[in-house]
Amino acid sequence: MRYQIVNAQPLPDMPWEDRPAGCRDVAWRYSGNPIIPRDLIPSSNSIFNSAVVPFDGGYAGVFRCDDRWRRMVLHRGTSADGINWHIDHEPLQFLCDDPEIGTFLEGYDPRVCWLEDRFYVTWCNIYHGPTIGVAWTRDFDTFHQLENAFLPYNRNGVLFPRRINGNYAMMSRPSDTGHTPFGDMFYSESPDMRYWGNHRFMMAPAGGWQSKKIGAGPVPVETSEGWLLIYHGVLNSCNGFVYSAGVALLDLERPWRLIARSGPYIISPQTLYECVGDVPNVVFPCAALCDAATGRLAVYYGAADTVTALAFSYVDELIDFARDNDCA
Ligand code: BMA
Repeated sequence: MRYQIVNAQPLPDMPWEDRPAGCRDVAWRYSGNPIIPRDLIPSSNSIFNSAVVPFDGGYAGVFRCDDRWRRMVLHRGTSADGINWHIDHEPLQFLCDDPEIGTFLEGYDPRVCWLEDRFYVTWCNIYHGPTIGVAWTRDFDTFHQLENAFLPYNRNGVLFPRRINGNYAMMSRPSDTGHTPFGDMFYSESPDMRYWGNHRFMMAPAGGWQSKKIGAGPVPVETSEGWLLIYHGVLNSCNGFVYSAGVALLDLERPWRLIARSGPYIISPQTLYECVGDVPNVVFPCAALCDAATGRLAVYYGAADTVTALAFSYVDELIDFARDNDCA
């Protein structure tokens, strides 16, 4: 490790495979991909764009399991090894003081963030259009839903794993009611996880794979060099949207300021399970496990809006990749 990872746990037994011989890519795929098939539970049409964290000696997560009505539903899951998952057959239930907020229609694209003393779940929550739902849990059993962070229409709400300037901090991507043909990322702060302000512009689409819209991916990793952020970017091809992933380095105390941003992608849809599915040509990262001692990173991503897959990289190499290929 040339750079220091801050506030991460050691995870020596996390899912990992070395870079295959002959591979020169900065990120490489797990040989057993996809790790979660579309029909793992009886109700599911597809299981993708999901978030996992280390929990209780193993792993736990919140999964997007679109059902066979094609409704977007959140389910809880657990795993001993981070690869083989047990996902509850019943949807995740949230406790909420206000039924108007607690009875949202659909939930999708969750992220899970350990922050101070609990796990926070953020997701895209359909409340008169998409906005950012927020809840917390300590045991992955009882989930307490809070107020939505923002007004509709917004997507890709991703928390930072510590307070910044004394406040909670979240990235998001203001959007529209449909498939949003635009999208910049913004940064917001809250003293209490309820009232959000100090909104700052972070980054706009750039060239090529990230030319149409962008959105934060996994919870960022704090390093001595800055916040390491994996994000998705969209290209509008003559055959529809293509979702790839890239990497950026953000200032530690002013994360809306970009230090570096990769011009090339780190993963783009190239395998059969990424190119063929309910929505072809999508890689959509929502979580990353990180071993602080080695800098190993396991990135969980949805593939073709159908299955869940895993890719690996090193924090060091991603930081160098963002700097060496900077388009900020
Ligand atoms: C976005 C979100 C994602 C999805 C992607 C590609 O707008 O809805 O959940 O993976 O489109 O369909």
